[in-house]
Amino acid sequence: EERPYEALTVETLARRLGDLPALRDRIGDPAGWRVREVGDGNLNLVFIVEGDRGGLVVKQALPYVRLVGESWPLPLRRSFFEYHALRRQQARDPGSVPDVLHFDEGQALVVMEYLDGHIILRRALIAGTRHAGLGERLGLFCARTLFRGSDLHLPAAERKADLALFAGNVDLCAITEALVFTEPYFAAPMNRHTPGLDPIAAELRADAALKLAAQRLKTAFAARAETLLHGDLHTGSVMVRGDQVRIIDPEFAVYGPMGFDIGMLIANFLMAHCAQPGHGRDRADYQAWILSVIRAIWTSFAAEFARLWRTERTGMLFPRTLFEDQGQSWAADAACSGWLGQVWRDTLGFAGLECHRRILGLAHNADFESIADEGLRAACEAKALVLGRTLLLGQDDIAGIDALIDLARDIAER
Ligand code: SR1
Ligand code: MG
Repeated sequence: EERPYEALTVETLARRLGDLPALRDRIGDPAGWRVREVGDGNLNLVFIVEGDRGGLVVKQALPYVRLVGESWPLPLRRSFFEYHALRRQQARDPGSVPDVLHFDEGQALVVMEYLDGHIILRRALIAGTRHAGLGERLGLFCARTLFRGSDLHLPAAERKADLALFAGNVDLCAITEALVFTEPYFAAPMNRHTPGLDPIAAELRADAALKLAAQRLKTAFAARAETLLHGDLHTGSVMVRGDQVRIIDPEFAVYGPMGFDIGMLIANFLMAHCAQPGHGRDRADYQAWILSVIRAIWTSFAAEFARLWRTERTGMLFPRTLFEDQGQSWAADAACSGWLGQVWRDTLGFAGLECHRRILGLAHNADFESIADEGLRAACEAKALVLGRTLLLGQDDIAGIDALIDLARDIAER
């Protein structure tokens, strides 16, 4: 008989999970387990469990939004989508995500490999540490997961089954639809912002062109089911240790436009860039490094995507029978450039939205929140807000990655 859902605690975890061979065999006798709750995200419980032979991570969904409390119920089934997304990401880009050791749908928990010595990338960007190959690795992850989850690669029946499966992730999609695309642009009850930003917040909320751009992107998010997205690919969803990189937390996974993941990721680096003056003096070199990571994300994504387009285009879209097999690979290459052009425009727009919602909406970033001086924080955030508006309104004008880097540098130096 299935046990009813019950949230784990530090005290109960070893008793409740200690019989599972997948855990016991890996880390040793549960009598010696040391358990810590380390979740600092907005939604879930996260435990690190260490035994004689090593560690593991237990992530369990709560029936409400942790950030807000029990007044905002949230169904447990998000862990089902996280588990299935992790499996697909592991298959599509091996080594990019933690290994899953056990999944319990009823208890809404996923047991994963412990990433010993890794830290959340956002914290690394606040501390000012550099990680070789970071942008390249993130670009590869985006290209491989986004290409291999799409109709460019998957058999049509498999892609349609996955589209239907992840269409069930309605609760987390609803969070994104409200928090990213709509609430930042009016005085929604849970919004907050740093004192000092009132004038610019009012200006953005009065800007009809901006709100129209946001709603056009929301339409793309809701209607353009290009591929399986991570769905929440910010710098809090990446762990680093030296040059090792792992992507975590795909509970927002859903089919949508490729630029959503890349845009959110790049936006979080742009915000980290804007926040640097709040973390200490002499961060100019570090800011330049952040911009180099953004450049690497896009160039590595685009190069790998083009490689996969040439070598793994086995899905129903742009079939080789029409192009390469008839000596017209130039046409397939042109289609790839066109596809990447659309992803770029989407990336700019989604990046702009992410900059706005992390400053004006409910869910903020530690990059800014950790700046104690409110005046300094507001100054850093204002730059990201201006940048966000420029990206949203300049989707068709910012020609490429060099133009984006120049823009980010110019706005930060004002
Ligand atoms: C209520 S959840 C707020 C945010 O946390 C998650 O990480 C997502 O980014 C979501 O929008
Ligand atoms: Mg998360």
